[in-house]
Amino acid sequence: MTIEEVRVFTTPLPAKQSYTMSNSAVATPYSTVVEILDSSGHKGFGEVCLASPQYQPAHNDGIRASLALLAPAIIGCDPITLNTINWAMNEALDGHTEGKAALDIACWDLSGKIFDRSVTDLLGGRRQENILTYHVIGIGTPEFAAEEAKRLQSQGITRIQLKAGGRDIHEDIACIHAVSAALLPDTDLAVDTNRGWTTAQAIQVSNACADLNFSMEQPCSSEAELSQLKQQISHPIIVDENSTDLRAIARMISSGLADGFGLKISRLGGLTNMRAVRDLCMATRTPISTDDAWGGDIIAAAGIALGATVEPQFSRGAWLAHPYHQTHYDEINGPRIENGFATLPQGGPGLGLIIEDGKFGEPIAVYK
Ligand code: 0XW
Ligand code: MG
Repeated sequence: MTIEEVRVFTTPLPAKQSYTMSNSAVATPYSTVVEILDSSGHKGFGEVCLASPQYQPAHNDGIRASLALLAPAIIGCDPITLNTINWAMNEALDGHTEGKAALDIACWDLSGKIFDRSVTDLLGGRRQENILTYHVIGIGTPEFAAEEAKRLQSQGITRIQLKAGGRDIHEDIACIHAVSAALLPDTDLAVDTNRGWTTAQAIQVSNACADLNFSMEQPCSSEAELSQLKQQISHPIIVDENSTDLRAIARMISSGLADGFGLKISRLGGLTNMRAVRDLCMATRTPISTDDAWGGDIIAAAGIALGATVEPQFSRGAWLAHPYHQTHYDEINGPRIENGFATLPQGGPGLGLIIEDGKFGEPIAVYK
């Protein structure tokens, strides 16, 4: 079995409601979808879509450019040899984990179709029947944030991520107090500034909210700032943007810096690398989320396929962009959230999606 052709498509996923972070707002990201065809007639889909040019040091058009080097490198490879696929991509191009992630996901989907098994099975098997999800409250007033917290909890959601940063620190503190007052006893709160505070600001917030129970997700920009901060606050620290690779993650676990991670498939370069990080985090009893910055049914299915394999006690949930853009590639099987949980798509093997031919129009590039 060898990879014969890689087709690249692009499709818009505009936000249907305001979605704001400390450093950016999501407008109309263009997702990159890849379709890989093998010599046995099977095909697999992969996808990556960045939320905004400011969220991470990569760009949606850059992903498409990287595929011109990455896709030819895997033509002729056996799609089920995922480590070999990743070696081939790393030899062809340093960095550019986002394009690698799209191709890697497509090879997992393809492998599932070849073996007639789900990607979750191939990733080691299910530990969660229904996959816990978490939900974002964007930057806004304390009243808005508290109303959103109530609305989300009324839908059965028990994991909330409140965005903060990029404005007067007192507004952030007021929002944290307002949301905390609206929380039900079983709801978990993470305050995510997407690198938006200085260490001094993070300490100020932690002191002003000393009696409130929440974790700080990526409060400052760098690992050095986070480790400085860790010694001065008691709120747990979740690392998102700095969790770039297995080595960095191992270092932050062993130094005691990280109390958990917000993992992104695109940043880590795909499910193969995510699997290694998952195993490390489970072995060290470190909670993780499995998600991405934005994207449609394919990346969502990949995130929950891995999410289903996470030990429930170490799951911070998966995040799906669907509630914010409301677009499905597969209207029937596209992942949906009910009562705060997502279910795995049931459309067949691989990622479980059925994507019709021509769904994304003509390919913008074909490699064979
Ligand atoms: C909530 N997310 C997974 C989606 C946004 O695009 C960013 C991200 C985060 O945790 O920072
Ligand atoms: Mg985050």
